[in-house]
Amino acid sequence: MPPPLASRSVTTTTTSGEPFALAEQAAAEIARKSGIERHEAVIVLGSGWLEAAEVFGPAVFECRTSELAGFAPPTVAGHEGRVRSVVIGDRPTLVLLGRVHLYEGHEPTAVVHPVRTAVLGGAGLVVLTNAAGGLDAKMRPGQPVLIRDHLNLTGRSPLAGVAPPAPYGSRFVDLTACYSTRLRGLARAVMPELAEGVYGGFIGPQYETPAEVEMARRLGADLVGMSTVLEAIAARHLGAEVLGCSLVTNLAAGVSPHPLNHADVLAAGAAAAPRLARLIADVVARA
Ligand code: 8IG
Repeated sequence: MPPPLASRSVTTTTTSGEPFALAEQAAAEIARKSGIERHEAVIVLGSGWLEAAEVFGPAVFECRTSELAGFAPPTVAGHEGRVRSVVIGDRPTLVLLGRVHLYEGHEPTAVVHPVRTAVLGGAGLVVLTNAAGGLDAKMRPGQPVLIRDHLNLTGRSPLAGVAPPAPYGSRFVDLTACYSTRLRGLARAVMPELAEGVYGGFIGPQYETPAEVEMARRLGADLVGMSTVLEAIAARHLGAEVLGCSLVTNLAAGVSPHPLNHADVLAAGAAAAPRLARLIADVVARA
C-alpha cells in the first residue's frame, strides 16, 4: 500500500514513490487554489523566456511552486518557480515560470513533475520552451527554432523505475510523433519563416566541448540544450500534444567564435522572447 498522501511533505522531490499520485495531488491543489477546474494548456517558460510571461495576459491566479505538492525548489538564476493561470483565446492556460533540470541534481521524476501535474489537471496541449545553442553557423542569437524531434542524450528517462500504475499507459511509449505535426503547422501558419530542427538534450551543466558539439551535429542535432526532452517524453506518455520551441541564444562551442557565457545567453533571450511568446499565444488560441 502506498503511504497516504497527507503524510507526504509538500516540498518533497519525487525521487521515489508515486510520482503520478503526487502529480494528481498537485493538480487538485492548483484547481482548488485557482478555482479553475481544468487548465486546457500549459506553457513551460525556460531560461530567457521569463520576460515574455506578461505577453500571455494578466494572471487570474498565481502561486509559488513551493506551495504545491512535489515541486522541487529551482536553484538557477532566471528560474523563479511560480505557476500562473492566464486565459489565452478562451482557453484557461497554466504558465510555469521556471523549471528544474537534471543538472541541478534532480531526478527525472522531479524534472517532469510540473508537466505531469499540468497534464493531469487537464492540459492536452503542452508547450515547452527553452534556450539552446545552435549548431548551424547560419543560426542567429534571438532566432526561434521549432523542435521537430529530439535526441535524448541525457541517458535518463522519466518512465524508468516502477511501472506506471493503472490507469496510466504503458511505459513503452511510442515517440514517432513526439512533437506534434499539427501544432508545428499552426506555428508556421503564424510565422512562416520559422525554422525547424532536432534538439539534442544533454545533462549539462557544462556546455559541450567542440568534439561533443560535432558529435551531436553528426548524430542529427541542430540545437543543443539541457532541458525539454524528459518533459516531452512524460507529456507524450500521458497523451498530450507537444509543441517545442527553442530560442537560439548562442552558437554552440566550436561553431561560435566566442567562449560561451550564461549572462549573454539570458540577455539574448530577454530581447527576443516577447515576439516568440506572441507566437505561442497565437498557437494556443488556435489549437
Ligand atoms: I542557452 O550551447 C544554451 N543552452 N547543452 N549547449 C547546451 N545547452 C545550452 C547551450 C549550449 N546554450
